[in-house]
Amino acid sequence: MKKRLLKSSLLALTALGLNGSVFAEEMDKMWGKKSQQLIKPSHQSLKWFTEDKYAMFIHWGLYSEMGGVWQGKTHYGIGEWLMVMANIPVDAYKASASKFNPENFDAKQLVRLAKAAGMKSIIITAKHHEGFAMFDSKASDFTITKATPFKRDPMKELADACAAEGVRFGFYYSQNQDWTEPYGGQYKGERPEGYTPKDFDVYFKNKVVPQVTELLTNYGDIGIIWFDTPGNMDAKYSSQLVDLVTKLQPNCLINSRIGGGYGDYVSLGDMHIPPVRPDLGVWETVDTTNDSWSYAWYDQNWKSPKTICKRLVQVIARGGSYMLNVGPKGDGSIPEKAIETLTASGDWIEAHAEAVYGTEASPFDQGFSWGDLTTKGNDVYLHVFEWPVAGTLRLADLGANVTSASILNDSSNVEFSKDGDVLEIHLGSRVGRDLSMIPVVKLTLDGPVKVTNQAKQIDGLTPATLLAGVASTEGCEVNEHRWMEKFGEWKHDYFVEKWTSKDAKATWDINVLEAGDYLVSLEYSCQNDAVNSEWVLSSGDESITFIAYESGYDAKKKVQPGPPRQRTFKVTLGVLNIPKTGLNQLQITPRNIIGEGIGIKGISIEPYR
Ligand code: FHN
Repeated sequence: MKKRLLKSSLLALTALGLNGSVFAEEMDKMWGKKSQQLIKPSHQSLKWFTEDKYAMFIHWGLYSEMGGVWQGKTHYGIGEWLMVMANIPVDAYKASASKFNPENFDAKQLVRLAKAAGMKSIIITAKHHEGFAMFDSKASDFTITKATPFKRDPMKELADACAAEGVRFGFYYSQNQDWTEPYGGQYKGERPEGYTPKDFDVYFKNKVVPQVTELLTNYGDIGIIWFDTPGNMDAKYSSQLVDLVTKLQPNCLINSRIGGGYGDYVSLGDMHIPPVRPDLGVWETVDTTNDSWSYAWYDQNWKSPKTICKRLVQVIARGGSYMLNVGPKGDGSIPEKAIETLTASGDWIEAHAEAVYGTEASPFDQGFSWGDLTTKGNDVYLHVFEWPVAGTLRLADLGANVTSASILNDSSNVEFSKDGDVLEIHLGSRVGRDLSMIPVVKLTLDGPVKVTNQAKQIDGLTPATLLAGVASTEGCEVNEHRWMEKFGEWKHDYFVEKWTSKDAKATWDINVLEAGDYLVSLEYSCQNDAVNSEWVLSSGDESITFIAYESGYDAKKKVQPGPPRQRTFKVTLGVLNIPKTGLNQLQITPRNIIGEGIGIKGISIEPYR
């Protein structure tokens, strides 16, 4: 049986999303084949990186001035890719710099916002794919100091403000793609006569090396240099950059998107919060406050303060760090809603700092429907996203005894009891209590926490979802699908799919804390040829038979703009009795095989009351 661990090495792009989608495939390839593989952590600066947990990412460039509009027409999609989306000629794009005058840029305000948000560092686009240097560079004339009326060097102002406020500072630098540089990767104009791909060397020597040198020489201590989209750039260039950075600033960290398998830590695919702890050493998730990285006037999908905190906790609970982006406008100001949500989420973080900074991951590889965990020494922090209806949480053996339980910032203690190996935390009702948007329960143990059983906990009180990504498979596969949606936001899902025979099976380990009846639902996708296929879900001697319904997707006619896996159905299958507690298994097998069968995203198991 193939046991699946969520390693991001096996990634399948299946999708072209809606708007801006034509670039999704191109962008996916640009992440580079070796950017998401295990890097053995060794750099001394990883200590602060893993303790700090939370950073501000900033996408700011000429595209911010356009805000998604070119010549009066709005191009909906990933804001900083406007030049490509609107097919803007290189000369016209470069000429637009004369209109860029971000007079409302205030480095001190930006740094104060990052601090209020609870972020410990700032990483800003020094040069994005557009090729425009947001700093004073001798290696190019296409810079904010030479080509705009603004003339100031905002990177210098930000570096100074960060140094004054004790915030770490770093640069994003697009080392491969340069759309306005004739020898740069993915140049969007006509290449000079006699051009060959080897001329990338010219671009690299004349622009990348001098500019990276400037960034690491003229702006004080640089915490991170964040490279992006290496694509198929030769690994020798990545290696040269590593040498350069190490020579100029040995304490500076490099992310894995430098390419070629280099880097000090792994940057996952955009907006990817792994549902299961990945085996990738030190890693980060990069995300946005809304959907697009850079400012786009139409993008109003702002994450709420609770969503921001929840995503931060989900990342650090899986062992990662979180970098959240803001896109300042062309005038240098920060969108009001970003200020509001970052400040409010920062208030929560400040009040729960001990459960965030310097913590370790959850001892459980996956989160729970009610929340997630972080740990520090013998303390365990339960971040309660959804207050349990029953007022009680159950946890399987933590490997040590609880000596005290309390809610952070709430004077009342929390009752707890033990039933065999099962810990019960009696939170009571939320009604009438002045609790924060994500209350945190602190458990102190009499020894280090240790969870040996990673089977999904079925606790009789709260719902649980068995994810495709952790299924063991025989005669079927677990694959990751990812696609970009409307404004640059990537979605990532795992599916059990490609069923090859009637004997195939997908199996999940479950740890049943309470025996009894459970209501089982299935989230799946189905192409037309698998409609009416029959399936059996079973645990021990108990089973439920079901059929796959109409999918709405016609693979042959290609009626759907996106890929099949984007369209899933959640159906209630029925009541399943699980008669015994402890380690059990739940299995799905086909009764007949039609096409490749269904794609299973998850099985939800709720107490039947
Ligand atoms: O193409 C870029 C994109 O514009 C943005 O900068 C993101 C941030 O991670 N990186 C690339 C796509 O992954």
